[in-house]
Amino acid sequence: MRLYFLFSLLLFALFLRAQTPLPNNWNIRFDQPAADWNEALPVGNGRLGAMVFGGLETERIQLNESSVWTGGDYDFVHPASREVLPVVRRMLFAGKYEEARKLAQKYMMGKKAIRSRYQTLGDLHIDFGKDHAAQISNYQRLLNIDKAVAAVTYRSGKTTFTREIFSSAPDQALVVRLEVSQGGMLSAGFRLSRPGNRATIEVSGNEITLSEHVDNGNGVQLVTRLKVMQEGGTLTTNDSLIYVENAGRITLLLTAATDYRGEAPATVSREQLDNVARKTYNDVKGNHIADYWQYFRRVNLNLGVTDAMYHATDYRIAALQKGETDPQLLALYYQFGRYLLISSSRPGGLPANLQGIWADGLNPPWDADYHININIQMNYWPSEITNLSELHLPFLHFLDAMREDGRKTARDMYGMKGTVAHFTTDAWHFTEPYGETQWAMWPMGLAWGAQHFWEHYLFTGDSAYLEKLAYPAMKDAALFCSEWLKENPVTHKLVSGPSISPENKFKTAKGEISTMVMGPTMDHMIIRNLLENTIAASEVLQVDADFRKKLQNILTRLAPTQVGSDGRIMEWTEEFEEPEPGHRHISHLFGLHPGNEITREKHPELMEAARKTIEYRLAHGGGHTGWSRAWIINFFARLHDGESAYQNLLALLRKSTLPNLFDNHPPFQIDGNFGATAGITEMLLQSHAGEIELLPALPSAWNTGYIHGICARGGFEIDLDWEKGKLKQVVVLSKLGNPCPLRYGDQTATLQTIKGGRYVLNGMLR
Ligand code: FUC
Repeated sequence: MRLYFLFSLLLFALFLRAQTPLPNNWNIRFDQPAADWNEALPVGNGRLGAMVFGGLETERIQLNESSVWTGGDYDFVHPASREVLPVVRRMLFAGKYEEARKLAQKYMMGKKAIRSRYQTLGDLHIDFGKDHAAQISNYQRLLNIDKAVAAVTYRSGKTTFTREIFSSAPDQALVVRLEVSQGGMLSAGFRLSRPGNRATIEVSGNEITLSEHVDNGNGVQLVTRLKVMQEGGTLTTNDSLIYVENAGRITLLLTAATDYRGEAPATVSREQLDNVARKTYNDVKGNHIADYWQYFRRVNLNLGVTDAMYHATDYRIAALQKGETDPQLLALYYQFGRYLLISSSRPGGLPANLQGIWADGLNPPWDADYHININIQMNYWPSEITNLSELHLPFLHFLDAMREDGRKTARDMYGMKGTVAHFTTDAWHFTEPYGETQWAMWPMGLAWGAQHFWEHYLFTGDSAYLEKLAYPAMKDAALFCSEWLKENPVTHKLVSGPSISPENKFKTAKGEISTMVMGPTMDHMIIRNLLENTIAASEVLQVDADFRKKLQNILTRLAPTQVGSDGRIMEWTEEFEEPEPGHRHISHLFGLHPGNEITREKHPELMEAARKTIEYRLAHGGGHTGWSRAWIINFFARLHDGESAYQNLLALLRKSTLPNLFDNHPPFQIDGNFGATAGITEMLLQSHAGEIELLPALPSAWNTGYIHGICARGGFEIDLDWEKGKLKQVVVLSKLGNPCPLRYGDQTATLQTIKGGRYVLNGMLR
């Protein structure tokens, strides 16, 4: 059908994008101090993070630095693995699942003797004294995610007390300012501590230094420095604290560094502290906000506002749980996902881990590591589509850094070329499997990761990046897969194995519960995606014609996605009984999202099978972890089912969201925040199927609204406005000058663009 909305096409001058005013409320707000960590408010500059509790007697600011890791770099491939591999494969082909699993458990799982963990940096305590908490009124604690500043305010008598806390990327420092209104006085003690009480604390002048070689020497060395600068009043110290009496204003500067990258943390933290201390507070704050805005203000979302937005956030979540509508809370939640990525993932740094950068204590859940069988990939789903492409880079460089260890693992564990990683890794980039085969015997970590390399290229069109970083990594992963696939002796199709469908179990005809097979569906979907992308990249770069042919040949022989007798996508090659039919992973829908195998154009028959697959999982209690629910939002968006996507978004907020809007696994795990932000974007714009689809899954609840500044493959930035459920205006900024294939419902048209051109389409939209 012709596209009607092209008749009033206007071409504007380059980069004339007006800044839309923010009609929303971007505060996460509480009327009381945090009762626990899940109520504290996160700030971060990608590396240095803090959780603000807002206490009255004592303010606790829990600190993190992204490289505070125990453990180290070492290899632990099981030496017998290569030898047992063919035996395990034969057993699996013969249906001896448990026998094979036991053998792999014993001879293929490495012994990871040294535990590696991400840990807290420690705590900054500000002691105001017992009396301070009495007679307080008008208390408010908030995080403004438009400015990335947390604040606490309250009154005591006639005096207003204010605290501001932010983590500056340009100055690599955490900044806290304490102020009182005219005529008031501030008295407080300042301390640093780290759990375990092994840190060395030194006080000198107006500075406190905390140093520790973490985990008794089995990890990084860290140094944290705090500088206390008061205006007025007096400063006294003892061995471990600084006390300020009767000041008008106090500014705290905190820096921290580790030797993770071989630098001397004492020197680095010193330089950072001296640098920021030379500047005025207003300059540091102004630079922080300007730096933050270059990312945050690229996107604006309005789903409608109601009076609910004037309530505290915990109240709003409780009201939503009772069934009230609060579209602005969903917009806040969306932007909070972007806030968290900007605050936990900056170029040159480590990628966001299972908790971003925010983790309390010495022993966080799952070691707050880098699980690569869904979780860290999900962290980066919003990066390109929500206009934070540069923030994808930490993950891409991290994957690249894993390749070397992955090549050793491929060689020593399987006797194969290329690079491989299993279900999880850490700051030291290990790639070997360890622990239970149920989650560990899955060699697709880097193959999935490679999708991110290609996606970054599709959004940026950066061919130098493709040549230098992306293609070599994709090729390395594809090379491993080309060696890894094995012909099934009965079907003669190529299958992946021994492997699992992350982290699910099945029941065999003999009644055994087992995990490993030759040919879990997800592996083939990942490999198909990887091979197709690698072929496309090699064509763009005009390299490796022979290797390309080899991959093309493999694609023709790779086991296809199958639909079972009940109409669902099959998770394994056999129709096993499922002991946990509501399992949190829905791995066999990788082809629907984040892949692009299951689309209306390519495989309409699989769209219906995918829907049945999700519905079956949900009918059996699926979606019970936050990240699983977030994935389901993306699935329904890809199925063009806005109502179901919306219901699952509500379920995420109602059942799997903590008071501070952190995603709840339980416990806190950040992937669901990122997954949901990606999911909301997918409801409004999709570009994975060769065209740019506008409002593909708009729910009726979002009757009128807009989203500005989101991105599509091919190098486009898009503003969408809709009214009464119908598209009203589209603005396309073409960053690369590619043709722009648009779809709205069944209308399609391709816009010819020039690089830097901005196109406003506001004609008859139906
Ligand atoms: C995966 C999931 C778990 C958890 C862990 C960190 O293995 O199966 O639910 O999210 O990662």
